[in-house]
Amino acid sequence: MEAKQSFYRKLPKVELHAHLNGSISQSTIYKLIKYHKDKNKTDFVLPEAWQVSIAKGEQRSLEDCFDIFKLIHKLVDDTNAVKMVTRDVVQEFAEDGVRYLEIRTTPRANTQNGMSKTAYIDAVLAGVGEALSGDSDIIVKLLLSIDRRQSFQDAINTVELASQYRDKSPPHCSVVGVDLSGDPSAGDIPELVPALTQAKKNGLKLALHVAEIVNNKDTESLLALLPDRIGHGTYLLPSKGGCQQFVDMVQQHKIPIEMCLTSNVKGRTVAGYLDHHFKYWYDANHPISVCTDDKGVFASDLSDEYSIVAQTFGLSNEEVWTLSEAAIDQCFASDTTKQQLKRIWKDNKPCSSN
Ligand code: 6MZ
Repeated sequence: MEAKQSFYRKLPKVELHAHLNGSISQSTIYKLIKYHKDKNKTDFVLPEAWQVSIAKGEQRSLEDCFDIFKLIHKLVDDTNAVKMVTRDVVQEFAEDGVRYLEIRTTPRANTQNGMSKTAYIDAVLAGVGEALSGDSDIIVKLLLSIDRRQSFQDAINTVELASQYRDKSPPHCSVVGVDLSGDPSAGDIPELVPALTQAKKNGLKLALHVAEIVNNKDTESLLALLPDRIGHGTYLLPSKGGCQQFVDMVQQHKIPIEMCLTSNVKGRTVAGYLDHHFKYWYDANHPISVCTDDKGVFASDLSDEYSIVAQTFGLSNEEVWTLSEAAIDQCFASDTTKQQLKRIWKDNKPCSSN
């Protein structure tokens, strides 16, 4: 059993769907609580660490999950905190065997301490830099998130920031695209579509949360943008309340889907692991990647997720290896970086991975 678990840790992995503030480990949450206690001037009640993570076996509604993010955002409210959590999150992914990480985050301003959205992004990039200056062997890229609740003006501002930062990214971490996320039951998608269209025109990659809950109108509008990747895609299938037209479109354009199993189970958007849509798309040989979504909130790292996929759907080590390697082609990275990653996978392949 231990050898089995070490297989998933040693497995080189690609993480394509990780929200920064959802990925904060319990140990970093303790550091944040101490940081606020030391500052001695919080205007909110500090949460307990257990309040911002859903333990093994527990489940909540998706609505409750979004309340957890509000608590975390209060803890990560200045540039020191943003830099610290970014450094820790990147180091933890590296320690878990992740060799390529795309982290996504919603730029946030805080008028109380003067943090602007650009200061927020700079702090994220500085945090990545700190993590990489240690011995973390990982390539990191950044996506800027648009929250579904935001206005067109906020969304277009994020697109402009992403374009500016893409052009002046530091060598250690480039901004490669835009994510659309946030509470799937909220927001006005038709208002945001022109901003997403502009992002595409600017040459940014689009990773959009699509069909995390049933909402075929939004799904139709978002698929029409032909995103570069889909987050979740839980309710695309007709059997789940989506429709065949969605499935045909996603298959025809081979749009990769980021699968976040524990997030969907703990947030109760799927009934259980066995009911997860992973199986449909895996059997259809569609491009998919295994992802954590929010490794802190859902208390599950990427090795755990691969292990769960293998156990639930009976994948051999060889098949798990192939699944992890296939995610390289779905990265928002240059062909040179993809070749470099493929060499890492080749060099680390066990003689017999079963
Ligand atoms: C949709 C999610 C999400 O941006 O502050 N986020 N959006 N569905 C999910 N499934 C559970 N999990 C996280 O990270 C936290 C933000 O990521 C989005 C939400 O907008 C949340 O506020 P950042 O780094």
